[in-house]
Amino acid sequence: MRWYFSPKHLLHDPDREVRAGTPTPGYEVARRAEIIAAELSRDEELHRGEVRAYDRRVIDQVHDPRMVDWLEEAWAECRPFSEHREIIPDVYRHAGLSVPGTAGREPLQKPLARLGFYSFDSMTPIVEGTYEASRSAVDVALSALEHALETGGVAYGLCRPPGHHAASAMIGGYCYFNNAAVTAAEMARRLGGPVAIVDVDYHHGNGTQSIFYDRDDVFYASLHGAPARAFPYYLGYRDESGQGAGHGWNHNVELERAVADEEYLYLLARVIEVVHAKNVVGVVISLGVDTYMNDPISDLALSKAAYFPAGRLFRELALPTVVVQEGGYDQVDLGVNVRSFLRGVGGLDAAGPV
Ligand code: SP5
Ligand code: ZN
Repeated sequence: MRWYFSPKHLLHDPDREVRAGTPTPGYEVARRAEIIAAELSRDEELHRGEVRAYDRRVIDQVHDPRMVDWLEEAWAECRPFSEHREIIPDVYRHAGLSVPGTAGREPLQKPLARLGFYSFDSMTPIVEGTYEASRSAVDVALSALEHALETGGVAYGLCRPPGHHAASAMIGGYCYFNNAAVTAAEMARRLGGPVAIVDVDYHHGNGTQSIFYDRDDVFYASLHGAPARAFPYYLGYRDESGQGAGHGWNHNVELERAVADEEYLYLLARVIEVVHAKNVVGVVISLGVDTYMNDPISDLALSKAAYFPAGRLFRELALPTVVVQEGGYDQVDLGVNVRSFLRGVGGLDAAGPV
């Protein structure tokens, strides 16, 4: 199996995020990707492929081009207003700040208002290199897609920053461009049939859900901490099943606190059966390993032993598959958990060469 990784992720390097009103060191740090890359490099059965640069038009298929334009300029226009290496919004576009017909108005003259217009939380800062790093994460995912389509097999994009909380015109949850959504939309277009995104990150991929909510070319299925207690709180309930042409094309599984290996694998197998029944022709996996028992921001209880069988369950589908990296914040076992999952989905044996 091939994996793809760009050192340009290092350009996204905020010093802090704001949680509960307090600036704190961020969880989504550059070291995460370096840890995963180091672990995969040690595995002789995983081969690193070359990342190529893709045209912005692929991103514009799922993101509002106005947001893409804004993100490109965001640091430059906000820089005069920040005393730090990053900028974080203070006023947000809440749904209550609109009447019918006004929700799309963008404040053109105030950089900080534009920042709040496109953001939904204070944990997703913008630094000088955020745009370039985010573009590189999309390039990584699309390079993996290219390989999966050529071979009909599995490829992995070590994306950073992650993507599944980013919607068409909204950043948040450490995410700027939705790598999985861009990849799935392009995969469906190239294959000429519907594809699925299966999101196994601890958090609900609200951005991915929103992008495809009324579409029947991409089926979105997610298992995640129940939104009643878990970020992003306002989306991810089991009764969100899609609308219009997309009705029945969204599937949320809410997990209670402390769900462990056996129950998780049972529920994931059921989700994969649902995907199978949709007759899709390709799969994108949003892989977060923040389901791990030692993850510092999550409350599930998966052990290291869960990730290989979790990956292997996807082999039942026998479809072109792109795995993209989302979250996972325990720096001790982040690399081994990702590697175990990849060996499972890639059809390699559990142990593997060191
Ligand atoms: C891609 C991804 O995994 N994004 C996750 C964004 C989560 N941000 C919310 C973090 C909330 C932290 N709560 C801290 C609890 C510490 N016990
Ligand atoms: Zn997550």
